[in-house]
Amino acid sequence: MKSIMRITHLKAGAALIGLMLFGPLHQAAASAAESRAVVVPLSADGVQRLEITVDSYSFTPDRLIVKENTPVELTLKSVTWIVPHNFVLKSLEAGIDVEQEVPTGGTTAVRFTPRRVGKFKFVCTKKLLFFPSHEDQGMVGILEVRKQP
Ligand SMILES: [Cu+2]
Repeated sequence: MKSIMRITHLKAGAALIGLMLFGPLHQAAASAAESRAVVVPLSADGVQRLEITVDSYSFTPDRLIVKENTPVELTLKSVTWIVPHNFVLKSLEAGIDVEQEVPTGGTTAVRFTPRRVGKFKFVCTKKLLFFPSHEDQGMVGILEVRKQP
């Protein structure tokens, strides 16, 4: 009976330590995702431009911040040799309809003008046979459209 008490005690202690460790770690992960967000710089000609590195299986950066009603031009640079990818960003409400192949080792650009404030997901929609989709493997990002100041 005494030993059972001790085990219960140990378990409670471990849970407490877990809580103490997990809390701050969880916050750190969330703020790391926030700090990854990149404000797409505005060029002198009024276009917001940025280069995105397309790899297997990631977009870098994967969190973009742009202003509404201002053209955006993203240059998609593939650094892969075998696996083709694409860049798909569709939102009827925001007036964005982009579906662009990104050939292996190639560079291509997409251009659109977001008409609505919000967060919009972009993905690679490729999927090979029974393997997990590229999106499931990490090829996903967020375009955050903010109001004009
Ligand atoms: Cu892909």
